[in-house]
Amino acid sequence: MSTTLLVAIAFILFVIVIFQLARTTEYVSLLRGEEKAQLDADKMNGRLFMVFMILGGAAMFWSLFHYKQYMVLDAASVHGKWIDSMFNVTLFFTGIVFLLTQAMLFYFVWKYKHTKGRKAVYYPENNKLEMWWTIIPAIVLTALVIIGIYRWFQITGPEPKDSMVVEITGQQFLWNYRFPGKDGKLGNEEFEYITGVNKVGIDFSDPAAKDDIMGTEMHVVVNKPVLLRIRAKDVIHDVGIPYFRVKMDAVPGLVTRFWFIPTVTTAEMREKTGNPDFNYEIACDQLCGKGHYGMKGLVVVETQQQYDEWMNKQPSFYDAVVKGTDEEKKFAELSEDLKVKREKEASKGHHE
Ligand SMILES: [Cu+2]
Repeated sequence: MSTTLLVAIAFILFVIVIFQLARTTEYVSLLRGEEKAQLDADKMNGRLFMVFMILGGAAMFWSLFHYKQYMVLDAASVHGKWIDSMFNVTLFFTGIVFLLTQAMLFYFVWKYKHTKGRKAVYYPENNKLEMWWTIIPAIVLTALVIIGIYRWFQITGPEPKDSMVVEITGQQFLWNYRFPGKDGKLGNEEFEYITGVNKVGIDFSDPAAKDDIMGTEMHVVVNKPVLLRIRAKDVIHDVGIPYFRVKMDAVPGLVTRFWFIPTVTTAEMREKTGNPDFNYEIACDQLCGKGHYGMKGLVVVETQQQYDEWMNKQPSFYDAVVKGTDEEKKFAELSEDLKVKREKEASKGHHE
């Protein structure tokens, strides 16, 4: 905190110094006469540009390395590594161009500042130079775009055959997780079936839904592809899992999807980061209301054996919460209502 304050004070003082310098130059110009004053001002501006380039450049490199640990999380998924390498390659090429052009910009202001007796050169065009600075960026950018599209199609393409599926449903302001149970198949759902208890609208008349499990966190197996089936109940949310480089909108009335392969277990990551409390977090990446900041979820990445042990302990949602309760009666009523509604819609469509 005190460091931040000191930096802020130093910055304010720096601004005041620059301001005072500028004012002094102005007064001096009044005393000395215009032409000499103009030359002095140009000299001063040129020097300040060099000072700004050196100090600003040094500050940029310092912050780049000092804050790196807070910015770049080690990717813990297969496609996360691809995204990082694309990011690095892009940053490498654009970085070279950035450094060259910025250095030239500042250097030229100083080098070619107004000097007595020097005349500007009229240099309207150079076709050869223009050809090269068109061809080289065109080749580099085309290569970057081709790699990007190739990877994007891999990332968003069909999931591998041996994928496990987890449904994640966003609502203001939490995530609901549904697992397929022993049959490996998620049962049908309808938004009309959503109640205070049946939070994601599971259709209990579907046999595949009977063994579905509702979890309080997402459990996935290391090195096994995971397909996320993404839904939203109220407004648009977004499933963001930074360590896996996963980000996909959750849209009401639409099922979106994203598959990924986690490569580092939670336990391994705890060891790697030296943080025994480390957890993979899901953050809502879409501003969704006043509780948006607290819309946090957890992903547990574990071995197949640990996953099976956990899974065996989970009761099916139907057996544990619905079977033989008022909720089952409620579901029967809701499904009757839906049936009537669907019939009405069908006959209406028929008459038209
Ligand atoms: Cu949200």
